Amino acid sequence: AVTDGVILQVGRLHPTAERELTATYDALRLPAPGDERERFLAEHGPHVSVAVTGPGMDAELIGALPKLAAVINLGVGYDAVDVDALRSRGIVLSNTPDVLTDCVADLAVGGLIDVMRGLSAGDRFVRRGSWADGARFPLQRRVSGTRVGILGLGRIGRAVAHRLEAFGCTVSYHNRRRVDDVAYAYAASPVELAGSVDALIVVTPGGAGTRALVSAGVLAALGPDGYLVNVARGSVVDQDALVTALASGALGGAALDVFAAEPQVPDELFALDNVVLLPHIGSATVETREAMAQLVLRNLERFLADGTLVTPVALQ
Ligand code: 8YV
Repeated sequence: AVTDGVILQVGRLHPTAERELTATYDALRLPAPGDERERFLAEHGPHVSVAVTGPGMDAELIGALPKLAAVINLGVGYDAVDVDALRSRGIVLSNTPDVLTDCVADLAVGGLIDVMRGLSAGDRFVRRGSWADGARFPLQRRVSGTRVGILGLGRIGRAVAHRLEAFGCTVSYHNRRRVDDVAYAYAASPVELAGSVDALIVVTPGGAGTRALVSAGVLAALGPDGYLVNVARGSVVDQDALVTALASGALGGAALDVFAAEPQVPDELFALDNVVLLPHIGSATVETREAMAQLVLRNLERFLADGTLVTPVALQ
């Protein structure tokens, strides 16, 4: 084996991954923060060579593992892992791309249809007896044929765009770099994109590079008839500005699967019928989560065998 040493499980993982980590690799589980964790790290920290995580690892924890050589992340997004701390020590990182692309894209389109056509709001209307009482449900907005902007045209963004083409939508996008092999119109900035579409779908990575990319100005450009869908990370949107825009009617509506400080959702949003609130379930299907767990295990197996990863993250 390239590395010997302890395999550490950091936070809860998919049951398949947890079972296999214990059964095949005798992995140890990091205790929750507190005295027990301190004692655990003092005893086992020096021997840990690989960490497998879903919730992430901060610089302090990485610093407590002097022999750490690899971090295997369950999830395509790795913004909760302190990559600066990894980079400076040459620790390698893997994530779980591709296997979740379809499910996240499905949820993005589902969120768009929900917020524009009032699926969740209509369900609430029926359940509380308003329909039976003779009340009228407000007219909604058409989805087919609308103009949709994709913020972040990576794997998931392309899968969203592909689905929207079937709805006859006009897709445009903004991305760090213009993408050569697509025919969608490119907008030079998020504000320019938001100003030219009926709905904006956020599918960028999280982290420092995209913090509050969807600013108050972007929300204003989207406007009172505009809709926002976020299946990326809460940090990509200025959440205070979003709450203000939704509460004041300056933004038409939003479908949100991610939030700034999960699982906390701003109270102000609970009363708004034009907001769809989801508990971070983009990848959360039986099929996709199993595939993510298998990819985590394949990364671990490969790293222990030859020091390489199946789906490495380029940490430049
Ligand atoms: C979570 C996700 O990571 O892949 C991502 O980036 O946001 C999700 O799949 C999932 O909760 C696993 O921890």
